[in-house]
Amino acid sequence: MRGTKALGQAGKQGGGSGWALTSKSRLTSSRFSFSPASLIVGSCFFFLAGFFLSSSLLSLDIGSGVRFSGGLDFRRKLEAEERVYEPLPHGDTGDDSFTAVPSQVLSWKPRALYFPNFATKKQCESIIKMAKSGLKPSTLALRKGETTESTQGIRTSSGMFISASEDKYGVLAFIEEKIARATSLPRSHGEAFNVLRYEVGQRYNSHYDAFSPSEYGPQKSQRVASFLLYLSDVEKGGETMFPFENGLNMDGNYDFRECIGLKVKPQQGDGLLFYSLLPNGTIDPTSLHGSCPVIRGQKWVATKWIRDQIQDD
Ligand SMILES: O=C(O)CCC(=O)C(=O)O
Repeated sequence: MRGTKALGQAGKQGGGSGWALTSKSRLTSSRFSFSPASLIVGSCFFFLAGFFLSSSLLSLDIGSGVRFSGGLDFRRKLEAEERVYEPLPHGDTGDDSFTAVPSQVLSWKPRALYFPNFATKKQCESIIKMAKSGLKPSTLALRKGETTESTQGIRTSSGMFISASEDKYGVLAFIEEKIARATSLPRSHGEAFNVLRYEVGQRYNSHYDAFSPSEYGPQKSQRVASFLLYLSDVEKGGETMFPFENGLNMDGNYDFRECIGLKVKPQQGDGLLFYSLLPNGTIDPTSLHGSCPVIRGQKWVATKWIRDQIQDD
């Protein structure tokens, strides 16, 4: 029989004592005697043990892309898993260590990502403290033909602009660096932080952060993406909303005050990133967004608009 022969060969190659199970005669002619029943039970045991061992080894291999064909490959696989990755030599503007900023894709239309625990409670509180004394009623970029009076009620929060260079504690610089890594957009392309406070009833009707030249005139640079850092929890309301998410509500009947679509609940320290431009550089119509009115509590958020050109401030 083929199987017996192969085992016999293996036994020979393995040396003098060899494997005990090389041939039936060796087993039966030794000091030990085996009844046919015990031989059957024994064979079953070894068969099952072999089956479970090989299937568990193979199952470890599934999905790893490493082919298992014996002990050596299996050891290689373990070594691959335990490999410690070393950072590569980097360019002048690169980092000497790895960065991991956990994120969740909330939507592809618009491209929106959520970053839990992006900043600490202490960092958030320090930003609020910096902004508190300088708050003024928030303003709007006006379209052709619009006036401050005609746009009243669209954006009712208070806010102030603050740049990292004005923060002697370095919190804003740290957050900016982190945003640059999370977005892969250089820090130099960010506007100053716009820290906003919404009180009960205050809101920001749905709008685009990018400036359409047909509505706002020619633009020297364009907003590519917005990163919102929630500086406080809100008891009720105050969600950031995307009413046109995935093409919904785009039939022309949407009322820009309506709080519908994908809603993101502000939670202290969390970040929200969304892109105003599509990969081809045109404005993403689904990036329309706004802030639902705060119903209970207060909302604090720091917005960082990131542009396609270097910013001077
Ligand atoms: O407060 C929010 O959730 C949205 C803010 C916003 O739309 C903006 O700053 O452009």
